[in-house]
Amino acid sequence: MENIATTPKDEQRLAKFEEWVQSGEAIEPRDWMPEAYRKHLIRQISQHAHSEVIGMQPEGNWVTRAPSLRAKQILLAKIQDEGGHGLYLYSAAETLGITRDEMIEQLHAGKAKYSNIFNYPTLNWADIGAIGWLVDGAAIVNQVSLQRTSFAPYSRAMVRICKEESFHQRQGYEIMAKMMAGTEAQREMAQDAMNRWWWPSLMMFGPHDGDSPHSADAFRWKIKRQTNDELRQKFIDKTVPQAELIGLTVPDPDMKWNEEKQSYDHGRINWEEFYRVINGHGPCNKQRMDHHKKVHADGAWVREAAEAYRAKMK
Ligand code: BYC
Repeated sequence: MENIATTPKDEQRLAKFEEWVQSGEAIEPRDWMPEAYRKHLIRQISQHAHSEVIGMQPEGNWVTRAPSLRAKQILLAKIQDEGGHGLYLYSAAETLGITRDEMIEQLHAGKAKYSNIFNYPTLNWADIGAIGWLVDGAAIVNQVSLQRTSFAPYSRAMVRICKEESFHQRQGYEIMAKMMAGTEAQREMAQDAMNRWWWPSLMMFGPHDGDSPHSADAFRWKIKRQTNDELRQKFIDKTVPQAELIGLTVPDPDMKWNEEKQSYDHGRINWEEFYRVINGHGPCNKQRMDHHKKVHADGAWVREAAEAYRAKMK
């Protein structure tokens, strides 16, 4: 961790800050905070916001091909929700003294990351089910834990987001359950989607605890309340029985119930693939980023018009 206290006054403030955080109190934007805590949060919250917004793309791919009006309405509402989540999170990050423009610039320059999971293609309708069920399901496990994060605006955003995510998870599971109760071809599509999304979903929780460079600070400052591995295990234990209930096979030959631990053991995660994807070389990274840049440029006139309106109303 970088040395954050430089003057006696800083040291005093830092001690007070640490005491406050340890006692379980929340930090508000106007409270004094060490620079490293501020930077840590900007990194994590902005990446979280980018994930929500980039995550609209793989789902957007299916709006015009949704199999019914009902399915289309639900999908549109879900995608809009994700955009809204991005906005809460960008606003939470802005309270730390960074502008949305700066965050977008960092994303476009490849300096800010977004979730690994959105760099995979959505090839068939079951992928929309798998995203809702597995991806939103993984996100909820992570985000329920983040509801108790020490930075209050992030925590408040999480409370609101979790309410919507549980609806997303259920609609995804409904798609999968319906397809598994359908024709042979539909069952094959659902299993194929499960095979492709399972492992990247496990990667969403980040590297194993011993390989997670940010975890020590995150725990010290109560930004994270549970480790990457603890949350991943929680997701697995919750999801495997759901898969079995509708007849899906988890694509992990080493997955087995561990009676002693009362949880599932799982096979090795392909971390080489994870690092390749988060460093820009997944199947859809270029496509996702090109699309974001184009849409951002196309929308410049909206931002300019809003700015002109604001100036006129002053
Ligand atoms: N993907 O030290 P670590 C949604 C990076 S969207 C990419 O463990 P940390 C939805 C990490 O950033 C909601 N990168 O980091 C939307 C770091 O690199 P940098 C998505 C990852 O921060 C639309 C390095 O690996 N949820 O629900 O302590 C449709 C070392 O990691 C990932 C969030 O964004 C990853 N999966 O812990 C449907 C959750 N994992 O920054 C659904 C918010 C790790 O040094 N974020 N890296 O370059 C978090 O909770 C934490 O940041 C993480 C990682 C658990 C992801």
